[in-house]
Amino acid sequence: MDYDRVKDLKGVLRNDFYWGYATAATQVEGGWNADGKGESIWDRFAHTPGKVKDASTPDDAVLSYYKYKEDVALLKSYGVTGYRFSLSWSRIIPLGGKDDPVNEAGIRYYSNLIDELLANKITPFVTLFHWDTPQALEDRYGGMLNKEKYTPDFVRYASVLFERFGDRVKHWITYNEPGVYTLAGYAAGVHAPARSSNRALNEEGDSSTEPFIVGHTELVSHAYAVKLYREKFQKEQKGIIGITLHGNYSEPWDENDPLDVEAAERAREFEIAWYADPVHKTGDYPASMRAQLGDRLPRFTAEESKLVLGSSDFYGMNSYTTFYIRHKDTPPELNDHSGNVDKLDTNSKGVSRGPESDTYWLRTAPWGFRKLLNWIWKRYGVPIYITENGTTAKGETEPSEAVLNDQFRIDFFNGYLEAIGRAVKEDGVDIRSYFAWTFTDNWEWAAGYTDRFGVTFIDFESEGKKRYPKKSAYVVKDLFQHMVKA
Ligand code: GBH
Repeated sequence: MDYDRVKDLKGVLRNDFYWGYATAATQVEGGWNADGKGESIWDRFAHTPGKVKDASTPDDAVLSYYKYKEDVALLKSYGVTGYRFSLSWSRIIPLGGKDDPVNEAGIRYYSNLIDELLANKITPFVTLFHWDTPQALEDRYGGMLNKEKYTPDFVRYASVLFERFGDRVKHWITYNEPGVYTLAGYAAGVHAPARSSNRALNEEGDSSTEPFIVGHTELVSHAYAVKLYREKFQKEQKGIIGITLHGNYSEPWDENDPLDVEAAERAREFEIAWYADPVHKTGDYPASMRAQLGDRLPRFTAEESKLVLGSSDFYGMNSYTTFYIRHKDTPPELNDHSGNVDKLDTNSKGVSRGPESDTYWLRTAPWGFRKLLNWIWKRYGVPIYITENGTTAKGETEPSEAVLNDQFRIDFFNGYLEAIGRAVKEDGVDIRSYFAWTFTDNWEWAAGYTDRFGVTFIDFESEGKKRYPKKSAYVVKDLFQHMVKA
């Protein structure tokens, strides 16, 4: 590790700070139809020709459905104190609905995983939903487009989890990145359930309305699940529950142009405050969004607003990078979802936002990460749980010495973990966890197996998906052992 730069950060993180790795069911489990698991919208998507970049499927993924003991042992060797994973709804309730049967084999798998983690002193952080809606609910009533039908189904799913796992799970996350689910799935149409206005890509959908309808359903159903937890389970189980939001940082392209400064704030509002303001600040959408979107943005009923405001015990934060934001002089297009701005790689002085990874949108920019931590802390003032952050690196195609000695990823973590330490020590931000994305290389959604975010290399061609630790795993361990108070 780059010791000099973090030397003064010894012990700056709370002694109960949780750190480790995050994963998502679809991306790692495999066993896509094993032991009674039902189909999810991502199974359907991946089995539709032309949808995934390398034509791959998550049928086997990393086989963690079968290799969870080996995986927990590896996590243990990485020194982690927490592990964040998501549950597959259709593994637990194959058809998804409130009156549909529970699959005991699915319950057993997660129960075993939780026990194995606890036996190794690793705290489970459990996400209820990481994008994999049961296909049956999509077919039955259009999934999240139908708030009235969907919400009771989601709440019943949540109640099964609290009942069966709540004795051992004390950290719950309802939704992972509701905004990415809506924008990629219903605006761009490049993720499941593959809807948009673009008829060259998708048969159905309306990018100008559906993302906002679906986003509203996510917020309201999240709030009802939290209400259930608080009223029926929290007192006895003593856990915490919240929602995780995505959000990269938006920096003005020209910091001396008030229009760019305003545009950058508007971009943060469209990307982050869309979900965070209703939950953590006002119980309503930001004024900038209402001004641009008018009636295309749903309205909260008085009851919904009351329920949504304060419905997260913490700010769940996923963030990877920073963009430069320039205002546009033309009026917003119908299918704009970003606040009528341009997102750029260099600023007005020609400065790059950071070194390129192997992923087109992702560049290393720890300077923006620290600004974002401050922006969130100032605007919302609730403890921040960082639930995802990480990078790909160019040229990771085989487990060679150079690839396993992943200097690019090491530089990324050195920068971002230093930013966290300084945000806590020098800016007074309250940060309580860090989960790097991700534990092993995995199935990166529509990018298939081409984008490797893991601190563990996976040989996807090999029998049993052989695991090879990368050096970054040990650097992250050293950094946290230095920064977390003993
Ligand atoms: C996370 O999403 C996911 O939770 C996780 O499952 C995934 O594997 C991981 O990141 C890595 O991708 O319009 O060009 O600016 C992050 C999703 C992807 C959302 C990039 C914002 C911006 C694309 N982010 N996207 S661009």
